[in-house]
Amino acid sequence: MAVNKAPADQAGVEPEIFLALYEKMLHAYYVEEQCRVFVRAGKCSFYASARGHEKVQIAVAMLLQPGKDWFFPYYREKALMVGLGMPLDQIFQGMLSRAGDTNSLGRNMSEHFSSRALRVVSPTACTGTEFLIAVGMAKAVKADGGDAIVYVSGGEGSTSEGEFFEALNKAQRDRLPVLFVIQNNGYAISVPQEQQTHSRLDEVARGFGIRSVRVDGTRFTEMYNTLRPLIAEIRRGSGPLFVEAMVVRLDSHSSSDDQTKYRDAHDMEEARRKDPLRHTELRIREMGLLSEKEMEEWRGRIKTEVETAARAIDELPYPDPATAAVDIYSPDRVVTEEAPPRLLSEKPVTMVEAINHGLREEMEHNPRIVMWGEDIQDPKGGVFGVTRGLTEAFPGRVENSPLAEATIVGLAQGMAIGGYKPVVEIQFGDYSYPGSMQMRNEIPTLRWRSAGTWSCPMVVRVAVGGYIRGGPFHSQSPETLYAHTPGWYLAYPSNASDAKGLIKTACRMEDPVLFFEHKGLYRQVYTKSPEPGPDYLIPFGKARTVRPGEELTVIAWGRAVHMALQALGQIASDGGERSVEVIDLRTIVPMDVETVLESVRRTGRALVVHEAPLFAGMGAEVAARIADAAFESLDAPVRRVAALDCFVPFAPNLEAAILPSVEQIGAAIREILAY
Ligand SMILES: Cc1ncc(C[n+]2csc(CCOP(=O)(O)OP(=O)(O)O)c2C)c(N)n1
Ligand SMILES: [Mg+2]
Repeated sequence: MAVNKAPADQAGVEPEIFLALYEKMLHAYYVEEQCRVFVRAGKCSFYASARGHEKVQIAVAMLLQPGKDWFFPYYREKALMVGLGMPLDQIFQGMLSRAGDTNSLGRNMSEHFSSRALRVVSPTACTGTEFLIAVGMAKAVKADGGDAIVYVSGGEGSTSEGEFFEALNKAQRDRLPVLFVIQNNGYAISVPQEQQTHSRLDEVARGFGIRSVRVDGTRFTEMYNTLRPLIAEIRRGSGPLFVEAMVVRLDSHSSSDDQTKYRDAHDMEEARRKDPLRHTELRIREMGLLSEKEMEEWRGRIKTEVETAARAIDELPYPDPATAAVDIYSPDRVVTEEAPPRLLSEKPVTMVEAINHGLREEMEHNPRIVMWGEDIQDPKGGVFGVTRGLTEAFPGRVENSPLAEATIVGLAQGMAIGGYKPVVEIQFGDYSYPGSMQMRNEIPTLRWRSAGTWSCPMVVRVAVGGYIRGGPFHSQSPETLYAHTPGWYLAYPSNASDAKGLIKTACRMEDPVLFFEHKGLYRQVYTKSPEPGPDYLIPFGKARTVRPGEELTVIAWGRAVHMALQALGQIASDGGERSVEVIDLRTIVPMDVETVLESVRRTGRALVVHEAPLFAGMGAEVAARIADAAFESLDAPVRRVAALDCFVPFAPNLEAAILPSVEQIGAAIREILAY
């Protein structure tokens, strides 16, 4: 690279840095130009130009340390990737979704870059979800005592999302090394910023107590000189930094948008006046760093380099369709065999004790298990007391979270990516929904969308279930919602021994696990069992035959298992002992269909019982599997007993009217047996 011997500009930026910036900006420019060609040719269906944002993206890349610092980008950051040194073929593979694509093997959208070498964590298209995950990663960095910085970015529109505020709150609360960079181009698709908010973003951040600056992201020297010492401070442990970079969006929002429909000519002319690339060329001319001829040579050289890389990738086929559903789960199930429990003693323990002891043993076994949730810290130890004593036993590893479920699960994802094993608590399943974006779109898609590059093994313990007079918002059974989301494992124990064996396995698995704890079972005498020892691990996907039988198979999980047993007890005491098999699924995902089918093929009759509403409940799935694979063995229709399609009311008689009863189960059993 020819570097003319010119002095540093007045503000003290070395010519080498200016030329490095120019080199990167030209690469970013020709990548954008090439992508436009691909869009016009119908080869790329999602394209979000970073033109107008490139200077801040490259400046930040120059100030951070690729390979050491962590990056949680959003979908408009091709120039960041160029700045970090992502090879051109990786960029084009991502843009064209071609075979060998290291970003996602064609699963994630174009513009969503991922690289383990560069510590760029695969993003989703969801606006604002990235902030909490980055904060979780910063928690891991800080816990490890490292001095890496976690970069996270978004557009100004995404700062209207609640998770943005949660992230600022937690980053500052824990003084975490997060660099927030909001690229304010004035528009969220067509919506101008004044329709989003009355506030200035840098002031919002300041309101949380965060060090906050607003910079002109289209001009280099001032931005670079302002950010350099501040970024160095984050590295020294000063806590988060918030940067609002004022940029321009020179192109339409994306390839599906036409900004001429909502921006007037004057507005677009103003944006073009701030074109960062044109301005850098002016400065290079002014500073005499390159001659006109040299600049022409640079453009030609880089254009050829970019086009050659693009052409080579364009010749590749799409990924093999046989790979489309790979990487939903780790191929390593970790625990596959169940040995009979070696009991600690014959003294029975409750489910809450069993879970508590299981967690305690796993924390001893794995020092990277960390916990948080609402009220879980001692002395309270959780509203149900499940984590009681763990704070004192494991100092610094169990803490109260903010009252914010997206924070609870979003941080867990980030810290899990950072190599920790968060085992977090959602106080009531009814309140898991603020975490829905994380639980539906982020956590379970990570391994798959990054083609196995990233994963977030973590456990979310969720208190669920009714019959506790808790009303509509403390009684829900949301297993169906989560079972319909590939990427999660879902356990739902019905007794102390299973609860211990399953929570211990959950803590060792390589994937995200939802662990449902029926709060009505925590301290019930009928869920007590002698406590298995520390080596008791139950593999997921292995149902338990609670009692054997030959005339009918009842399939249940959670509290419904006990209701079925009670119903059979009543039938027996009415003088009609029947040979009914009861199967406790124990894990909803994976579902042990084999055990169910083997049983139904013997008994010829099946009843599914669950506490969640009937319509589209898990019972429908079990019944469909039986109808599909055991139809010829059936002697009666497959029946279901479940809640009415209603929320759980508060008054005791109304609650009883909605949730399934032992009597209903008994009646269904009698009816099927008589069919
Ligand atoms: C949760 C969510 N809601 C809506 C969208 C659709 N969407 C994609 S980008 C966008 C505007 C984002 O604007 P901004 O954050 O300012 O970023 P910019 O595109 O301007 O860089 C919207 C509404 C989305 N991707 N995610
Ligand atoms: Mg915007």
